[in-house]
Amino acid sequence: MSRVCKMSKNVREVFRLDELKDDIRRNMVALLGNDPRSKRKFSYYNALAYSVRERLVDLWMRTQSDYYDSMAKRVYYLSMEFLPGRFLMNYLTNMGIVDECREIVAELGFSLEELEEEEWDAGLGNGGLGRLASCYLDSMVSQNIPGYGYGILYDYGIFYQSIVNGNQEERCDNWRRHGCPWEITRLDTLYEVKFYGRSETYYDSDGNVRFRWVDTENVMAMPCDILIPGYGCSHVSNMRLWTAQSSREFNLSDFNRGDYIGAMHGKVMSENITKVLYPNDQFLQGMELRLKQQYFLVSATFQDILRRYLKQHTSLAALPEAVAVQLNDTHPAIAIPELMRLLMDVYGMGWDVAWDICTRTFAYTNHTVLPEALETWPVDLLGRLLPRHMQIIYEINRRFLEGVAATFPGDTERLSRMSVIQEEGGQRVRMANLAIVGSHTVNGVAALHSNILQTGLFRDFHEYYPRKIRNVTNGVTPRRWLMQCNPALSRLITQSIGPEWCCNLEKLRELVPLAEDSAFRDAWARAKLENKRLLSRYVLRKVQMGINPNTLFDMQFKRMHEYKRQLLNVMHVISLFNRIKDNPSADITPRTVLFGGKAAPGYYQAKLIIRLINEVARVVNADADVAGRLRVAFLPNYCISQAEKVVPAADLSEQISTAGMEASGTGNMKFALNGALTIGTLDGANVEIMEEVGAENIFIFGLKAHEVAEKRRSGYNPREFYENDAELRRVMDMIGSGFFSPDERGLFSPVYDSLMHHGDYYMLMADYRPYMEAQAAVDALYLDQDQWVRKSILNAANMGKFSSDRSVMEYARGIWHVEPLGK
Ligand code: RUG
Repeated sequence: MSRVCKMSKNVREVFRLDELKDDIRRNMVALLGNDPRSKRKFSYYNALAYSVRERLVDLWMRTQSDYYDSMAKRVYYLSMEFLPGRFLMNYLTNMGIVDECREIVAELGFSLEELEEEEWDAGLGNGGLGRLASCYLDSMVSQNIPGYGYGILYDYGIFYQSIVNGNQEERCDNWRRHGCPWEITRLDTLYEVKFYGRSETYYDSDGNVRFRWVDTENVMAMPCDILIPGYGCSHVSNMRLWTAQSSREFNLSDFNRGDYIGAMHGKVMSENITKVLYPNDQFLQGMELRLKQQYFLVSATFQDILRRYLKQHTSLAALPEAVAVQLNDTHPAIAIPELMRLLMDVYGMGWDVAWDICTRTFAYTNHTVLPEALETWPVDLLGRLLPRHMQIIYEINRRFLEGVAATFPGDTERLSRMSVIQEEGGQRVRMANLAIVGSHTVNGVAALHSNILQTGLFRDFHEYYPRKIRNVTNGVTPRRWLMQCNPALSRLITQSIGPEWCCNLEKLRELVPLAEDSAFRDAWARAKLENKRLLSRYVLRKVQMGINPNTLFDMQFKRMHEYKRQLLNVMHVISLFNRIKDNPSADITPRTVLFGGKAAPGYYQAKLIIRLINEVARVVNADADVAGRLRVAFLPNYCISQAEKVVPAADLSEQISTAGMEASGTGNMKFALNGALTIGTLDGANVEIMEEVGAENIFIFGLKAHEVAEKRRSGYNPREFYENDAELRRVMDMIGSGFFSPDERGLFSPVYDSLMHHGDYYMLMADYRPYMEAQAAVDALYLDQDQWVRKSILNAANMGKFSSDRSVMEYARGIWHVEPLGK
């Protein structure tokens, strides 16, 4: 913390702020070729971005030589997804120069906020998993932990969602169309990545049998760095994202035969590897291109890791002492056979030594128990694309199963459950099993989730390796998710308890006594209202709809998925609508219910629920009886920059997944940190949020995880709830009969059927009444603003645990075995 304060004192000097205005003008001309007298916001945004970035390069180089000189152990966070959002404000926040920059930009005739709006989000991820990776990079570098993110620079990130006639439509997210000033492309560094071919045996000079991978098709990987400044900027790290380039020899034979177009086709195909992010959240789409992307990331990254390592070491034996690799889900798990291949085939090690190095290098984070998200690859696909890796996987499995068989003699069922190769339904490689076997530590992302891993999904593994599976509860960075996105509240907090909270979130607890101070409560409420006003203006711009900031803002923003149960929220909205219609003079707490989230393009049911939300909104918002008391909107294209507007304005945060299904959630943390009260099930990190904020300050309802499991075992009958609850019956009948789709009566039958005829897998019917009761408690409390604001303060005040600084330190000490530099 002292470093941060020191930096902000002489920030003008460190960042040459006196020269910033001139630099912006200079970059307008020299880099962008624009006339500085022009008033184009986009050009000024770019000129500002370059001028900010160049101030960090020096610090970045210093950080790298610090790491080098101290021979620090480095952490490599391998992830197919990062979701950084916009960079400008994040850089300025972490550099501590937001206010100074605002003044300078004003002198140039702009507001900082309007220039910020010129930046396109870097949407290189689907949701929570990618955003977590970005929070962890911020926390690593802010705490001086030598770490890098490694990923893919997709040309097209997560699709742009628009809503047309109530339906989701996807447009491609050509986010780099106008360039990206944050990228530093390393044109002079290229690694070769191999695919296909075959594995060949040969004898080395000592007469040992060795393997080599030959007749491959090669693609080149070029790195592009994006700087990640730590808070206070004592360190600046980077994420290194790979782009595919065709190899120069590609299809040389076609060129020679004069088949220019054929050769160019090959070039284009090879560059396709990094074209597009797969838009599925928690759903495996077993496409060859996806596996190619995974191996492309892994192969390029390991060449880079080993190159850096070998600059300072002569033998690979000490790799695990110098390098920790965290696998963000199984997506990069092909790294395990890749490192084995490199150690054995390229560096000549024997199996046992190589395996020991490997298993001391890797750790794996599991983010889901949903069966449809667990990756398995057909053996013939993997064997064709990566023949040598397939051989190594077989050998890993053979040796592993030998060990299991020795510990559990005669238990063949266990062997087949634990095998890395799934036999039934065609041979497939189970990537989670491979990741567990090849890692020294496996972690879940919230206490409940990790417990479910130990006792459910990975139970066999937990019995075999009783110390391998553990928990690290997720966290979010307080820099972006409070300081940057919520200046009004941050200012108030800093005025009241000082600035340390942003590097030590536990400090927020000092707000607890202030919850009893009515002047502080008023100031807190004013900050919330200011944020609600800002959001109202945004909603007006975005969907041409006025919303009233004096109503309860009830928010559900997350990926659209049946297990997240946006449908249950809609059912509550319909019930409120019916109550108002039945009794137009009823005393109702006025609410604005806002939704946002993308559905995977092929996920029919999730898209239908988006349509239902929009149709319900149409009916509700047009009804004169309801006016002023209930309003519903779906905000299109939920993304990080939208989250930064939505989160600070929420009164109520909907975290209502079927218990046992949301691994952790991180939106739940962001909303509560910004003073929203949570209505939620005992799922994922909600359980720990309740422990921290107190059961009296959160609205918990519904089945618990073990009850869901028990009901599934013993037989669950959703019809029973329909028959015994008239209000629920009416809601279901309205959905099923076409009340919300008068021109297409059967439109929502699949929604109705999924609950009534197809078993209601996510148990909405069972949780409907408890949810309605919890919502009634919300309504009652909101009428007592003094109590509501008190609880809002207590929520934020008790969120210290959910800083990603804490999560990262748990990884550092307990898994990576690295210490912050300079301590
Ligand atoms: O669904 C999970 C969230 O519960 C979790 O908070 C987040 C970060 O750990 O990861 C999400 N997730 C899981 N995203 N993709 C997966 C499966 O690949």
